[in-house]
Amino acid sequence: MRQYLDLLQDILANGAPKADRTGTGTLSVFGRQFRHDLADGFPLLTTKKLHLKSIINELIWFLSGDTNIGWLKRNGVSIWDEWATESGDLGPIYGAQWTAWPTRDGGSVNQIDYVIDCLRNNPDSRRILFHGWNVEFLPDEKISPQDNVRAGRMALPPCHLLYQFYVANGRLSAQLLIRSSDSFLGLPYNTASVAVLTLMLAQQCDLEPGEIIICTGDSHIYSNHLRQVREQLSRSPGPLPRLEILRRPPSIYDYRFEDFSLLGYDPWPAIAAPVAV
Ligand code: UFP
Repeated sequence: MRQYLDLLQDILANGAPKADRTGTGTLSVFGRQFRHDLADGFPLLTTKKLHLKSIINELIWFLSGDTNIGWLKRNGVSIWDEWATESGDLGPIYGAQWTAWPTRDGGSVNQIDYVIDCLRNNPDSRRILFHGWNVEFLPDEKISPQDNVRAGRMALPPCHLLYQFYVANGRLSAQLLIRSSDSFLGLPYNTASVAVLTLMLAQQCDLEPGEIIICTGDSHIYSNHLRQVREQLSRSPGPLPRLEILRRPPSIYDYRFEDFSLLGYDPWPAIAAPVAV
């Protein structure tokens, strides 16, 4: 994951100081891309330890269409807690838009089913994508996440929004657009997550995993992550782990955390950093 470390270096060297919604302050560059071939290993950072359980369980939760933190909490994931109402709701965030994008007639579209159908039956299509940015439900920045949820809107607008897929020579590749990338905390999660999703889709559609390509819009480092970023850049990356899927579940909606086995992950220790809310 040399390219991820190069991006951190790029932001440190070229980032403009920018104020941001959270009041923390960032160094930021705009429009970057990196790619990783899944044949070279699973893209989980080795220069700091990441919690793969949160990444996989969050993805399973998105795919289930659930937007309440109850299931996540029962499965040891707390990354969404700050944004939820007392009843645990987050409004129509990722899972709702991915699997039940509302339509005019009161119905809904499952965009994941659409992607699977394309990958199986029309893999040369240039329209194999799903999108989280449903403008009708975006939050109003002037009120709290919880008040947005009470008004039927999302607690947070999607950061990882547009997932596009591509098949050539029997290999499935994915390109993800992240409009706003907390490059120290969020980006390593988002990278591993799209890699897991690509492995699942490849398995379900009888394809080999290809490349993942990550495109970031506002690519920033928070001012209170600079020390942690320098610490991370002082570490040399080790060999990438492998992620094996132990069975073939009947559908994309039937994966469980226990279906995954991470092999050969020997990272440097975790580096703690505050999340900007
Ligand atoms: N963020 C990510 N990845 C995610 C996620 C959030 O990097 O998956 F949910 C970060 C980006 C930004 C903040 O620092 O969270 C969202 O703030 P804003 O909506 O103002 O861009």
